[in-house]
Order: sequence, then structure tokens, then C-alpha cells
Amino acid sequence: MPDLPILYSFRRCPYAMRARMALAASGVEVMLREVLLKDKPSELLAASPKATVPVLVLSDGQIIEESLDVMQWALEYRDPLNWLGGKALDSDWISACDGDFKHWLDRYKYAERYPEHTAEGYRQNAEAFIQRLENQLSGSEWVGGDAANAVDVALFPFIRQFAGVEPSWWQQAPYPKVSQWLENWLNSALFSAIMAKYPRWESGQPGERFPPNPDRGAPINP
Ligand SMILES: N[C@@H](CCC(=O)N[C@@H](CS)C(=O)NCC(=O)O)C(=O)O
Repeated sequence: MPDLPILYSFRRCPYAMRARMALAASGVEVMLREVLLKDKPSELLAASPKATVPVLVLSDGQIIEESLDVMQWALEYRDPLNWLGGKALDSDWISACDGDFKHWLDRYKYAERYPEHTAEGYRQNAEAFIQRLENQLSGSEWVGGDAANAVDVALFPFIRQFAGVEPSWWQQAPYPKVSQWLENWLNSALFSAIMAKYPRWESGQPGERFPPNPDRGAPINP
């Protein structure tokens, strides 16, 4: 077996999802090690003391420990869908998503941990970003323009999380364009491929090949 990069990942983590999507789209194979955030393996902590996922360990020992950097690395390696076009990963959309939007999303999702305000209040703050996205998607099918690119991919797992907090509210929320955009991603073969379930990684094991079926995981437009 070739010396593949190792990806420490957690299936439901939105940062890990965006990284897995870029890896799968690029067609690069890695050994995925599914971890539990509550009980991280010492190998992950040794590779990356900041202890967040995703972390990619390259065969030369280089550590890539930010999801956007994993995306950049994968897409620089191979970018068949031209997701990096126009320096997509430098987009203000991503900094707004990972900054303010994520801040309010966490409070909306775990409102009981932040009793100063109601879940609805947190949701309304998060909706400022969703409304901007709705306006953007009223002018083009994808955030990145006429075709999906890395900006769309980077945002998608977080919008999915937002929509999933109160699905019945989301279904009637006034964001038809965002809703359609989200459905496109949710129904994509690429998303199914990256959400394949893996057993928890056990120390001493190499990990599982990812994507699970490269023919499905490789270049698939949403
Ligand atoms: N800036 C990091 C954030 C990654 C992150 O916060 N991941 C979460 C899981 S979604 C994590 O690992 N948290 C550590 C923990 O829960 O212990 C990135 O983009 O990769």
C-alpha cells in the first residue's frame, strides 16, 4: 500500500466535512482515522497539540491542521472542478461564515448553554448571514458564481447545521434560494460519499481508505 496521508476526522464536524469534500473532489486518497472528540487519540494530540479536527498528516511529516488549508492542499494537488478558481478560499464569505455566523450558530444550536438570550434571538442574529446568502443566490446559482466552487463547499456544512437545528422552522423560512442550494449539496453524490460511516479508529491500525469508493468520490459536480 502506498504511504498515504493520514486524515484525522470526525464525521459530523462541519470543518472536517469541508475538508473531506475537497479531498474527495480532488481524487486524492488518504487514510481516514475517525476519532471521538471526547476521547482524542494520543497520535492526534502528538501531531497537532491544538487538538481540533480535521488534521492531515502528510507522508513527509508535514501537518496541516486547519480545514481551509486541507482544502487548499487537496485542490492544489488536483482541481478537476476548478473549485479554487479566483482564489476562492480567500473569500470574505468564508471569514464571515467561520466568524460571526458560526458564533451565532453555536449559540442557536446550544441555546441552553447560553441562557442570556433565547434560541430565537440567536437564530435571528445568525439569519443576517443567511439573508446575505439568499441575496447572493438570487443573482447566481452558486455563491462562487455560475459554477460551484470552494466557497460553496466551505459554507455548506455550516448552513446544513443551521437548517438542522429546527427543521420544521427551516422548511417554512423565507430563504428559498439558500434552501435549494442546500438541497443540491445534500443530494449530491459527493456528499453521500464523504458521509460514509467509519468505525472509530484504533491505535495501531492504519485507518480506512478514503474516499471509500474513489469512483464515487472523485470529481462529481453537485
Ligand atoms: N479552525 C479549525 C476549527 C476546527 C474545529 O473547531 N473542529 C472542532 C470539531 S467540529 C474540534 O475539533 N473541536 C475540538 C473539540 O471539540 O475538542 C479548522 O478550520 O479546522
